[in-house]
Amino acid sequence: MQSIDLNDCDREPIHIPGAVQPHGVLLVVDPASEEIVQAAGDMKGILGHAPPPLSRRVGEVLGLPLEDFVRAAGVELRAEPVYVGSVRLSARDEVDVIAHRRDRVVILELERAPAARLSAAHLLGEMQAIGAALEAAPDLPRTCQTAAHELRRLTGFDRVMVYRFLEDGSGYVLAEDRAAELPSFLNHHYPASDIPKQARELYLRNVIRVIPDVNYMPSPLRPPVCPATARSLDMSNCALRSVSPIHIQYLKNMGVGASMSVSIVRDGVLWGLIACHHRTPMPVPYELRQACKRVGQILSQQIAAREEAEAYTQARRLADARDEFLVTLARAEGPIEGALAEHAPELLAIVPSDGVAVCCGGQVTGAGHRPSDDEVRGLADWLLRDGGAQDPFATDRLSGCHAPALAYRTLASGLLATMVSREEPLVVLWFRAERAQVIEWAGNPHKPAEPGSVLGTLTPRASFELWRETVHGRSRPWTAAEVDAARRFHGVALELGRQRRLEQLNRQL
Ligand code: BLA
Repeated sequence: MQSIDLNDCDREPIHIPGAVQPHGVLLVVDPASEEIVQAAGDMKGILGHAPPPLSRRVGEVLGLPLEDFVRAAGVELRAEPVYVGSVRLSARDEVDVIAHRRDRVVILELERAPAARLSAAHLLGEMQAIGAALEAAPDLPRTCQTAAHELRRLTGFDRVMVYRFLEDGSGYVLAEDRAAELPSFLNHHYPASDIPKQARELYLRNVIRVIPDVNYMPSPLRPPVCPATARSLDMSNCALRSVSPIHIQYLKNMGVGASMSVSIVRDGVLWGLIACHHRTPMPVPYELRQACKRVGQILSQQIAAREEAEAYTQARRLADARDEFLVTLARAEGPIEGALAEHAPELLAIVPSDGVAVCCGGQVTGAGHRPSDDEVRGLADWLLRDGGAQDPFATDRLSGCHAPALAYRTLASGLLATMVSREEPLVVLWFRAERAQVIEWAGNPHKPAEPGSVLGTLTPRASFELWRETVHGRSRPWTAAEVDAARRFHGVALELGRQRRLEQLNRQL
């Protein structure tokens, strides 16, 4: 049997495919001589003659020298593509010219302009209306739902989804707007290998890609190696970049005829994608792509604002609960350990949890649902010995790192703990119960790919049939604000403990 190495997916150099999608023409120009040194794409359809215009001056194709063309447009050529203008190459077709610099050459992409142009007034009006609709949505899921709906209305794709990445690189469909006759993909999960690492990295830098027709024949760059740089052409920022054949097969297996995706970026991290499908070919002209990019930006900003607001509100709530508890603690008589044990139920408010335990030199007290005293002691010993390098210690899958916890995983699959003192061991442990989760995968996630017909190649899974998996041993995860609440609690409890000991010493003197 052939073995499958999914790491191969991460290794495919998708930025140097050596070919383009043939709905346009790509010309590589040496800026010093303005000579065309490489070309690919639909020469006949766009330029009107089949032989690539190699070794010719680009001015002969555009009708005026590139430098003049760029100057007239008032733009500058950089690594980020810009719209330079449109030219009429034959009596019929207007062609959009998009240009950028890469590795000391200029890359021009020529695409047929749409028959009916959208006016700037129209597009700006749309952007304003979409911005307002996203802002008016009451919460994050409904913001995403609105974005899917609006982007579908703007572009006409059959299905528009907001796809969110999870920590392990897998992801799920958080919102969807689709043609009524299509089945829903809402809440379906997809394994990390469906969008491999290098693709996710590229999508962070280049935020939109379109495959107008998955049945295209890639058109190779001629010559294959760029004579000006002696290297393969880096097409990271090219709209016409030919797509990974594995991904093309994936889309065909899904019954998709055209695809577009727009990155959702938050704090320099790829948060998700707006993923669009169409059953038949679907061209997306430059100006519409720019509008979609803008929708992606607005959605990214909305997501950041809403997540930040939520974290802030939560942090405030936790701080209030902590202040209240510390007043109680300060009023209590005697050593801090005793006060903590006595007021254990109130500790549940400091960090929202199902149970709490205070373990002080082998003595256990607590409140809510928690493991037995012996089990808590075992856990505290383990934390003080091994687990406690990280303080606060937080996990939403305790049995994965502490095997004895398998026995009490229904009570405590989540643990947030802080080692208030190590000399006289004092550990506070908050627990969260198991939340068994049924995950609906689109196809078997343990077999995201199958061996291809050629040895050593992969082909994506053919079936996206729903595959239910029940995940055990996990709790609701601890948020950053909750972990921070435990950290702050540790700081103040430590200080209060010191003060108490000093007071006691003073009294004894
Ligand atoms: C790229 N995979 C992608 C892209 C998406 C997905 C959105 C970006 C390109 C595009 O816009 O079409 C995956 N599409 C999805 C998912 C949904 C969707 C999850 O609509 C959910 C609804 N793919 C595989 C395997 C490999 C693989 C096994 O299934 C590797 C062996 C690779 N996917 C792969 C590669 C790319 C990709 C290499 C990059 C394509 C490119 O940009 O060249």
